[in-house]
This record gives sequence, C-alpha cells and structure tokens, in this order.
Amino acid sequence: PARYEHEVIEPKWQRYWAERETFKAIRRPGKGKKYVLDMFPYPSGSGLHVGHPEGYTASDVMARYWRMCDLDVLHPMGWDSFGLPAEQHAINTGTHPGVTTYENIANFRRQLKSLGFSYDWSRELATTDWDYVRWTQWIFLQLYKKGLAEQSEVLVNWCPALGTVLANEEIIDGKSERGDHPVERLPLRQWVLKITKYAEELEEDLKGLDWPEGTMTAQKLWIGRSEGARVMFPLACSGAIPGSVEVFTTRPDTLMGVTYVVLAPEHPLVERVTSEERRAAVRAYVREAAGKSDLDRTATGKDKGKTGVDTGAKVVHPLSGEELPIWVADYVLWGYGTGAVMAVPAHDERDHAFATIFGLPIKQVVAPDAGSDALPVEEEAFVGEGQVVNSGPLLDGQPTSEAKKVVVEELEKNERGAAVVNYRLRDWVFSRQRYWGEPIPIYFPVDMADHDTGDPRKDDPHTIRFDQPIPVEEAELPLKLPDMDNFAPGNDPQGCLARAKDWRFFKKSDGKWYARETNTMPQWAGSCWYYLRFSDPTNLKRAWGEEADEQWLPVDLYVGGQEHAVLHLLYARFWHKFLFDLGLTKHREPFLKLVHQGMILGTDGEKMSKSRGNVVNPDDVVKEVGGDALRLYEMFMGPLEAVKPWQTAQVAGVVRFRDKVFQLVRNREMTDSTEAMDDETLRLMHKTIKKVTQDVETLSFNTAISTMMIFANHLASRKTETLPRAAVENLVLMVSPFAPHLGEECWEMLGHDQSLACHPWPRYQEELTVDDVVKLGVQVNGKTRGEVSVPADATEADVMAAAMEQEKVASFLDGKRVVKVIYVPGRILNIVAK
Ligand code: ANZ
Repeated sequence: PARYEHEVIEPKWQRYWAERETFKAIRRPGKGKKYVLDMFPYPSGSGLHVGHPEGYTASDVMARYWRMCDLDVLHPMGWDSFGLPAEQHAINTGTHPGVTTYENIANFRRQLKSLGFSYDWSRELATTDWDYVRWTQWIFLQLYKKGLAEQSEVLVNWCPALGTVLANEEIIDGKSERGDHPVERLPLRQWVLKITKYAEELEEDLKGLDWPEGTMTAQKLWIGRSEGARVMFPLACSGAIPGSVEVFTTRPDTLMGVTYVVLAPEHPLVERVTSEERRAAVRAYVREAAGKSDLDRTATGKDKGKTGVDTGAKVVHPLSGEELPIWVADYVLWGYGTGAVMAVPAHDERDHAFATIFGLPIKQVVAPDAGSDALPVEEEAFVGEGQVVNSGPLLDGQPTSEAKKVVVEELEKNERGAAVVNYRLRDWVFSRQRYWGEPIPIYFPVDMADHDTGDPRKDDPHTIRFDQPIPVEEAELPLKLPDMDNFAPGNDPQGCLARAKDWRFFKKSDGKWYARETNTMPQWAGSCWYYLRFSDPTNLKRAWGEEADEQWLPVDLYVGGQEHAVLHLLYARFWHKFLFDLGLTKHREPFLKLVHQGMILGTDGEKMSKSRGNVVNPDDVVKEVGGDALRLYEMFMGPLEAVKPWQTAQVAGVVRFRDKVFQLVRNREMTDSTEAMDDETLRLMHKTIKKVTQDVETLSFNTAISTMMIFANHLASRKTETLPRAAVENLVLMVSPFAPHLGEECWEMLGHDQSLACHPWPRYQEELTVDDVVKLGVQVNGKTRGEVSVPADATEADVMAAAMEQEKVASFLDGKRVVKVIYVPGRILNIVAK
C-alpha cells in the first residue's frame, strides 16, 4: 500500500488553505465567536524550537475544533520583533537589526506554515512594522496626556555591560536576567508609567479570570496588597523644626511597643533633622547605602548584620507622648510605604536584629496565646498574633485583629494617622537607552547659548530643557528610528540615539531648535496591545475600530509560557485597563482563559540548550516524519501543562497511528449499510466521540489521542473488506484538529470535495456510550420512591447521585439526614434516613 507521503501531501493542503483563505476570520450574524491567541514569538536567529509548536498546536486544535462547532474563530499570528538579540547581532555584525529581524520572521513564517497552523495570515503583524509602531506611540501619547507617563529622576538599575536600564522584573539575584551581567543603582532621568494607579483594579479583577492558580498568585504577590495604617510621629525638636515622621505599618496593634523610628537613607527628612554632632556620621552612612541594591538591603538571616546611625533627633509617640530616637538605616527602603518605619523590636525580626546590635530597648506588647512555645522577646521577636499587653487600659487584653481597629480609630480621632492600603507594585520604568525599540514620541526645547548662530548638531553650547516635554503631533506618527551604522549603546546614558545628531536636533518653523527624546520603549511595549490590533490590523485611521473590539474581544483562550506570568501579563492588563478607561474597548480584561504549556526537555531530561547538544530542531522532525506527526507527538507526550522529556521512540508510535488511519481510508471500501456497523463498533464509536469531545474541551489532548488510537485499532482489526463509513468519517473528523493534513487528505479520499475545516464536529448519543444499562428501584426507609437507569457497573456514589436527581426521592429526603445506604448492584438502592 502506498505510504502517507507527508512531503507531498502536507504542502498540498497548505497551498489549498492559503489559496482558499480557509481560515480567514469572519463574523457571521447570530453565531458565537472564539478568539484563540498564542503568545507571539520573538523571531530569533535560531528559528523555532520544539517548545513553540507545543503551545501553538494546542491552540490550533482548539481553533479548529471550535470552527467545527460552528463558531467564528479568530486565530492570528505575528512577531514580537523589537528587542536585544537582533540589536546585539547588529552590534556584532554591522547589519541593521531591521534586516535580520525580517529575515528571521520569514524563516519563522516558513516553519509555522510547515506545521499547518490554521492562522488567518492576512492579519499577520510585527511590532516593528512602522504602521504598528505608529499606534504603539499613539497609545504612549494617550498615557502621557492622562498623566500616566511622566519623567522622573529614578534610581535605576543600570547595567553597564548591556548599556541599558533594566526593570526590577528583569533582574535576578542582582544580575541581568539576560546575560547575567552585574547591575548598579544610579539616578537617571527616565520615563515612568504609573501602573501603580491601577494596582487595586489589577488585583481585584484577577478574581473573574480562568487562569492557572500559580500565575494568579504570582501576580497577587507582585502587586503585593497589604492593609495597615499610616501613623504620624511629630518631630520633638522643641518646636524648632515643624513636621512629623510618617510611617506605614501593617501592625498598628503594636503601636505601644515602638521604641524608635527609622528613616530610609534617601528620606528627605534625614538632612533636616540630623543634629550638628551627628551630621558627618549620617552623611557618610547615606553615601555608603546609595551603592547597595534593595535586595542586599532587605536580606534577612543571622549573618546579615543590620547597619545604621542615630540622627540625634527625636519624635513624640502619638499616643504616649514619650520621646523616641530617630535612626537612619538601609533596611528601610525608600520606594516602599512612606520610606520610614516605626520599629517594634519585640515583634518584628528586622527591628529585633537592629535593636539587638545597637542596644535599643525591646518592649513586649503582644503575648502569645496559651501553650505557645515562643521564646522570650529579648531572645527572638514574636511576630505572631495574640493578645495585647503593656499598652494601657484601652488595649490590654484585646486580640490582635481587634487591637488594630482600636488603634486606628484612636489615631484617626487625634488626627495622627489613618487606615491605608499599600501596594508593593512599583511604577514601571519605561525607557531604555537602546536603538532597537519604539522611539518615545516626545521632544524638548533647546536653549542655545547664542541662539542665532548656534547649531546643537555641531555640539555648540546648548541646554536641553527636559523639564518642558512636548508630545509629537499625532498626525506626525510614526516617529521612525534614524539610520545608524553603530548600534552600540556607548557610555552616554542618554542612549545610542543621542549620537544621531541630525535626527535628534531639528528646527521648527518658529526658528528654534528642539531635541528629540533619545530613549526608546522597552520590548514589553509592543506586546501590551497586539491582541487588540489583530482584531483590526489594517485600520489606517485608528489603532483598532469599535466594531472590531465588539466582534472579537476579549481573547477567549490565551496559550503561552509561564515565564510571562508576571511581566507581560501584568503590563498588558495595565494597558488594557487604561484603554478601557478611554472607552476604546468594552472589556475590562483582555485574556479570559490562560493556559501555560509545560516545558519540553531534552531526551536526557535536561533543559534543551545548544551547549548540552540536546536540542531537537522542528525542521528536522518535519523533514523526516512530517508536520502532522510533530503535532500529534507534542500533543501525545503528556498533559499540556506538564514538563516532559522528548522521546524519539514515541514519535514512531504516533507515526504508526497516523499511517493506520491513512491506510484504513485508502485500502478499505466504505459502506453505508447498517449491517456493517456491528453493535460493538457502534458503541465504541459513540464512546470515542464522547471521550474525545470532553478531552478536547478540557485541553486533555494526550488522552483524546489515545482514545482515538484504540478506536483506529479496533477498526483496523476488523477482517472485513468493507468498513462502516460513519465510523471512519467520524474518526477522520476527530483526528483532523490534531493532524489537519491527514484529515483533509482522508476526507478527500472519502469522496468529499470540500475541506473538513468547517464540517460539523461528530455528535454522540448518550445512551450508546454506556454499555449495559440497568434499572434500579430506589427505596427510602424501605419504601420504593423511584427508579434510576444506570450502567451495570455504576458505583454507589454514581447511583446515589442519579437517585438524588429524582424529585420524588429528593423530597422524601428533604430535611432528613442519610444515616445508611444499602446498595446491591443491579438490584436495589435503599436509603435509610432520619
Ligand atoms: C511596625 C511593625 C510591627 C511592622 C510589627 C511589622 C511587624 P508588608 O506586609 O510587606 O507591607 N515597613 C514599612 N515600610 C517599610 C520600608 N519602606 N522598608 C522596610 N520595611 C518597611 O510590610 C509592612 C511592614 O514592613 C510594616 O509594618 C513595617 O514594619 C515595614 F510587629 O511596622 B511594620
């Protein structure tokens, strides 16, 4: 028998789909829709790796399945094509990053097409396309106009090796996530997006999403909501300096245990309050602290000695009136809360370590509940909850939660504090000093020392007025990158674009000089809204239209890697909420259901990497066994979310299955006669349809495939020349989302002249999916009250559930407690109830 010639059959169907635009997304009146989205790839120079087709096949199975369920499906693909690797390559080779980027895209596109994904290719986009950049810049301008994009001098994470500023999210253990280079803290003028304005919504709206638990938790932790209070400690400098130290605390119940307060070294009060004798010591300390990372500063553990200095100044305790010393210490961070804390050494580990080193008093105000084995507070902080002690008649004896409320009420009454919610989330440092990114569409006036003859392009003396930003006119977008020969960042922290002087400086009709912003956007920008553009990719007048938003948004299923749990998914949600507030989308959240595919490891169980030499190249697999086999294999490897090793021997297994289906259709005659459909085949067919349908609905693709394998084996084992047509056709239809080329080829051989892409998905009859159905009498306290039909091998729990569905049985049990159940399979169910 002729073999399944994948090298001929697969390109044939790929051409067929392309020519007929089989997967063009169109909304029909009265039909439901599904928007199925993959996290679009960064088109790297090395092409697809086998991890890509895993998620892409999963989403493609769903897209194809939903089309067969008569739904309108939007399944697009594009390229997240700004970013460092292309730029690094450009720095190394001198080739413009745009050139390499579009070459890589062509290669990725070829590879994806060889796998038969049912994308609507007419919607393809790249974040580097100028007509896409135009709208990314436009959204930035909207953020700017609403006060959500602003400049600020921030202590940034400057990575000298990469020549750029990195977001906190891009740093792991004090090193850059990319390249593992050291990172320093440095003040720099930056553009910052005020994501913190959306902290509450970002946290709150997670509730309605069908996302993996771990990802929701990661986002929650990142947002870091904590409830507490702000407390004012007035300065006690005998009226010389008015003002107070304001702290944020999550434990207002411990207020009477405060023995000192601490300012972060960056706190503006430090200079003001420090006494003359202490000035030199405090200044030296502040200078030293500036070089340390937040991580080093907050590290806990016995070996991490706390450092600090006394300012010599004092505050007044807001309730007791006692005077307490003000210290400066770097374990208090200037970007969190108010940058100052009230120290309660008896009940906070960091304060305890600090007080122990500097001999500050430790005052217990919370007693553990009886039976606790907590050490005395002199030895170890008791951080748990309990009962208030040593805090006066108002508070003593109160449990922690109650005491928190009482203290806050008391503070509010005296105008010394209030309840507040605090978030760990920081604003998003949005500028990068790199070439290959979207230019930030802002410019600034230039003051020339001698305005008439000066030319800033010739380095004539000038000052750029960064304090007077001007947005580029929307009609002038996109603001394109200048051509350059050298893309290296260099050591000007204004970035490499600062060297493109002819681009940077320009004269307007007012005869004055202006300077463009030379920072570019971070790579995350383009992926913040690409799913919106897919709904309306060729719109020249707007980023996307209202109708497109109504037709396709939100994304119903989003498939992609877990590494994006926090960054991309949080940034995109932030932009989406902003766009929602502008009225540009009617949906509060962009991605309703999210699924992460598990990582595919090498055969050795190690992460695939060039250095280990265990990388499987999808091109090789396609060449050898075809795209369908790769798709089938990746879906058969195990549960989608699981981490799993590549096993070449198992590829042979799915190839045998594919060939078996092909040979069934090719070599046997089909008959419509009902006699050919014996009872066993009929029941197995309905069971298979039911199981495969349920498995696809829950993305349990590996068990769907094994169910189809059993059915294919059953059909192949029949010795007859002829096979029941319905059985074979249903098998072909069900296999087609997984192996679409095979599906189409078989469908054609079966005599159909149209693609099966939108053919109705097979249906099953429930009664034919159970083997032997038996009827059982149901008794309540010995009297027959109903009858249920259940499979002969039903468990007691199944039968009970079926019985409870009977209104009559349920009504006799109403208000009673079931004390015993007697179940005789095949005979009777007796429920004893009181
Ligand atoms: C007094 C206190 C007593 C505290 C106690 C804890 C236990 P989360 O939950 O993470 O929000 N804190 C506040 N601002 C800080 C800053 N800028 N740098 C370092 N630490 C800071 O943590 C809030 C708690 O962390 C606050 O509550 C404060 O210490 C400290 F028995 O105040 B607590």
